[in-house]
Amino acid sequence: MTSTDTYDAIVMGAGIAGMYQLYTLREQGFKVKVYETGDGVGGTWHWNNYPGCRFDSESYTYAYSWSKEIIDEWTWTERFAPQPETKRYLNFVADKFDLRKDIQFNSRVAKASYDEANTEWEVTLDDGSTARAKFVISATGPLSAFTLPNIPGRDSFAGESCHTARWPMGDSGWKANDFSGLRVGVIGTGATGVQVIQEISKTAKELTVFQLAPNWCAPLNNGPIDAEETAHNKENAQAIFDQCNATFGGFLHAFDERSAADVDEEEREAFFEKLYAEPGFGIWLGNFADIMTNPEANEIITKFIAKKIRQRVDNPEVAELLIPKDHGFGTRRVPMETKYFECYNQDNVKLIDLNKTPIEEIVPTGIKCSDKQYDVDVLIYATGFDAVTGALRRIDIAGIGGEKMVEKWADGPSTYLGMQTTGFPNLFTLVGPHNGATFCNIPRCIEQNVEWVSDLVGYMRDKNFNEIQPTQKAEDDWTVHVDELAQMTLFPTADSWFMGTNVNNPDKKRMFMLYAGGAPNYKAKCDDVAAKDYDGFVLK
Ligand code: NA7
Repeated sequence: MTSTDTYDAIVMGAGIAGMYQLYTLREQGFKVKVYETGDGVGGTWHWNNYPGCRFDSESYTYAYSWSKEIIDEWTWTERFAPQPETKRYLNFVADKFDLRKDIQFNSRVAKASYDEANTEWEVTLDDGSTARAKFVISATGPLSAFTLPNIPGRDSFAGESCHTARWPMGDSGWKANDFSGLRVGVIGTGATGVQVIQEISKTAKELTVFQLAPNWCAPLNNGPIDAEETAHNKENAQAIFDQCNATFGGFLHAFDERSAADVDEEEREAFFEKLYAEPGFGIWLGNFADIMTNPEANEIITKFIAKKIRQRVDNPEVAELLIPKDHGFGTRRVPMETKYFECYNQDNVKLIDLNKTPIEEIVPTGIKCSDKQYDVDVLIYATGFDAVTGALRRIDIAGIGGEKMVEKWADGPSTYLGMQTTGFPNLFTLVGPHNGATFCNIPRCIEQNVEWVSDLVGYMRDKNFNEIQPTQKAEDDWTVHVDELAQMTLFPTADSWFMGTNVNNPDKKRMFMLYAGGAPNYKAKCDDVAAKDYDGFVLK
């Protein structure tokens, strides 16, 4: 790249969103460049190659819907595909549409500054090189900026260690998921920790799990997809996508509109049992709708899941440690598991409750808790992310008058539609904070985000507009609306990355980071705004 490179649009990130954004804008005749930190496409599915990583969306609902060729030519082997398969899928798409020719890999955007006089952005990469574009579109992912715990002595560990989001791309030994003869420690028990723990427990000599807070996990009930089902899924692909697009979360699962109190105990139990035995998120997103809004309804499902955990874990004391006591089922992200609870019945797996015996320090041979030291050969950090805003916070973004985005959002993000924030014209945040795509079967909503932005960029070209940003009022109203929606749910009753409250992100304000109005409402609002010539935006 030379300092004179100029594009119509620069896209930051070559994951599912960035790849499709590149494709759509290029199809419209725009000159687009994508900068990607990694050395391959796929974003989340490129980086998170830890053992056990897989979908908890049904594979054929997670796929791109915009190309019949892709649908016809790609075959998913499992209902919930493992990460290597998804990575292959995204590489297949990149090959098929020759996306790589416009992607510059190993290139992290360090800085983006708005040039008011020329109504364009200047982007600076890590190596100091620069490029310019009228539009900048962040496709940096809501869960890409990983965080390590601030534990004294962390760097003194003499064995091998990694965060799950930076698993070494190795092909032998523990890097390729053979932990035979090794003592492994895992810190963190979110959706990632659960996946990695249940996998490592199969081969490790000893696995010690360091748990701060348990989560309400539920069975994934994965299985292979046979030829008959594959044929059905391909033939009915559009109907399947339409079904997803009509649901709150963009999944096949739709809330049951009855209240949990509407049915008697026997029928309710049978319903819960059925959902618990079915594949995927049905137990959460196909349950009675009021489990997410009414504390009494939530308590009923919470008790059911607790009973299940007690049934599955042999040692009652361990079972109690695995049952959350501070939040109800579904108020944090539900990790989907396969024999996760049964791991703790194995002799090689030990659970340490960090609330009773906190970690004091990491030492060269392992982890020193307040009561004793646990020596390990490999230490895995499944400690989560600076979610939703983290990737943006790590880029030095300066808008009109040099205002820094990180300062503007110091008390939490404020946006219009989760797509733009005033003072930062022509910058769009795909799957950004308060955007409908953040609480969604993500590709379903990514497609909506990308198509909306592409339509808008095309509209601006057609009408000779140079600059767009929201009105302050539109931004304020949206931010209030997002909060009001969240307050109608039980999400604010729990601490988690949904609320921006994580032990490793102490500087973030407690605030709902997603959009709780459901994907169809979000899309309807975006469509309405577009139909009214981008109501709430100022176009120049
Ligand atoms: P999560 O869901 O944020 O889970 C990480 C967990 O690790 C979380 O409970 C953290 O507590 C915990 N954590 C962080 N630091 C420590 C230390 N020092 N000791 C013990 N536990 C710690 O991230 P995941 O990667 O599991 O999942 C992220 C999303 O990716 C997931 O929801 C899916 O959508 C895919 P905290 O909550 O920060 O207090």
